[in-house]
Amino acid sequence: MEANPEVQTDIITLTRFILQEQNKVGASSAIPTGDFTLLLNSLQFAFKFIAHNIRRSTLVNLIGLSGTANSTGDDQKKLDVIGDEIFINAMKASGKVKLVVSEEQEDLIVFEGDGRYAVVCDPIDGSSNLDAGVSVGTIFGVYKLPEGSSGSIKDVLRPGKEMVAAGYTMYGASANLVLSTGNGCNGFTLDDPLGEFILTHPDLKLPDLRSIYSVNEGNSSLWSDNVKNYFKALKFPEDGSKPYSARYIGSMVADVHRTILYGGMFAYPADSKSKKGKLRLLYEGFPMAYIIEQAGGLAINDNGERILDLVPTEIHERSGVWLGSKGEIEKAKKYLLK
Ligand code: AHM
Ligand code: MG
Repeated sequence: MEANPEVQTDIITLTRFILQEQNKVGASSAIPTGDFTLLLNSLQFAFKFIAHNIRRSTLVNLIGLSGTANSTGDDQKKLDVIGDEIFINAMKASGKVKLVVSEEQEDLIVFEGDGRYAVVCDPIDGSSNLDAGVSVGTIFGVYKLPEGSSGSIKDVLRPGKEMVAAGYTMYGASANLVLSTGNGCNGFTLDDPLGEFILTHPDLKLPDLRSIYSVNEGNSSLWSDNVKNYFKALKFPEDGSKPYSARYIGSMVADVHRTILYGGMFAYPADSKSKKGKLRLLYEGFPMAYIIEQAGGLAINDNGERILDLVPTEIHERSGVWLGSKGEIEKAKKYLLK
């Protein structure tokens, strides 16, 4: 059939994409169950529902603090609480998830039933930006439960490289989902009236080099000398080349999204006040490292170790994070290891 010149009539929705991926996995695995497909379907419902609430938050008084704090003492916004509830309810309703770890919950949540997946998430990352209408996002990672496990903390205290899927949805001018199931990285945009995520950025790849850095430079007096020297070298290049551009939104999802599309590097290093860094390894560092590597980039900690090889010792563990274009992170690593 000839393509219609005015309206693209053969679009790839997330559901169609997931089914295609499922068939690929199915070809190589003994019994394709479709469980993973159903889980991803529940995830996309959570993203749409969260996007809907963020969009109307100013009109229906969902901005501002909820008056509560999460397990690690951060003040919660009303939308942090709503996003968390939406996410947990969607995972429970899928029937395919046994465990959920959320930034907003002190302990892991174990569901009844025989779900075979564990999902880790930050339901609304960057929520300090919400009231200003700046982009925020949901970050998530998925582990498959090992054979014989009935669901315990051990199922998520595993290296990030064992995740079977990871990604984020950025709630900005549109809702953008970036997803990897371990076979490259793809970007989808929510078509609001249609209610579908459409494949708009197939096979995303970061440029290997780009002179953009993204870091909260307000912390620079607290950094180690190695970190200070690295950023100084970007701003005052000794070879007389053009200095790097600074871009920092303060929402990890938005800063990482720009880094994937334009290249460059993003970091949140440990410092003398936050000795282990700010970002959480399990549900922020791992999913972003997974996506970045699948898009051809690198992700390391303050010691230059590959983030996806690290093993968390507790669910809310923090880590320094350096990620982005391969060449830029290799350069950062040289300074970190001096
Ligand atoms: P949150 O999970 O409480 O929203 O905190 C994580 C956010 C990241 O999105 C962002 O990279 C970082 O905190 C910004 O921190 P800062 O305001 O210190 O620059
Ligand atoms: Mg967060």
